[in-house]
Amino acid sequence: MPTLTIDGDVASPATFSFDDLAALDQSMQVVDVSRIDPKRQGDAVTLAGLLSRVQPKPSVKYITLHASKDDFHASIPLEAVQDRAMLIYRLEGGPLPEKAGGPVRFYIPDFAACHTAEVDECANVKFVDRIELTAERGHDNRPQDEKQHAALHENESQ
Ligand SMILES: Nc1nc2c(c(=O)[nH]1)N[C@H]1C(S)=C(S)[C@@H](COP(=O)(O)O)O[C@H]1N2
Ligand SMILES: [Mo]
Repeated sequence: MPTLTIDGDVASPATFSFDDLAALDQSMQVVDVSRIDPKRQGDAVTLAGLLSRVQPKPSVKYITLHASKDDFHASIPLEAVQDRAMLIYRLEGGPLPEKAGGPVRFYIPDFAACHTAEVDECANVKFVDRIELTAERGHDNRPQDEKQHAALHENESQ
């Protein structure tokens, strides 16, 4: 069952199951993300590794993270995250559970250091099932002010 689709302006659109992600080269694997952020658990693959599989066209400037499960979408400049972002997909040998944002969650370590207001904690999209690469900014429905943000978190805890 495909867990993650990567498409848009890429030479080779691809889908990845849990097994496909786990089979990616060792150089693309990040074992135990708690070493990077003690609040996070599990294993990840690097965004750079996944992008090397699909080959974004030179025109690509934006990466859009789509979570169809709860209709949450974030579109951010690729340059700000391409060398550091990862996708957490595994916990204790199995798929990342939903309560941890699985089966796949986007994670930008040290998001405050990205130096662009477009990349914030809200861009750590949970339940990502599609990554789209485009020249222009894609669909983004992250909260735009503190009131919307508070309402989103209110929903999360229900
Ligand atoms: N799919 C999805 N991803 C999401 C959100 C959401 O509502 N849906 N909320 C975002 C916000 S506002 C925050 S602060 C973080 C919270 O992640 P955490 O629950 O793992 O701390 O997830 C982000 N990713
Ligand atoms: Mo948030």
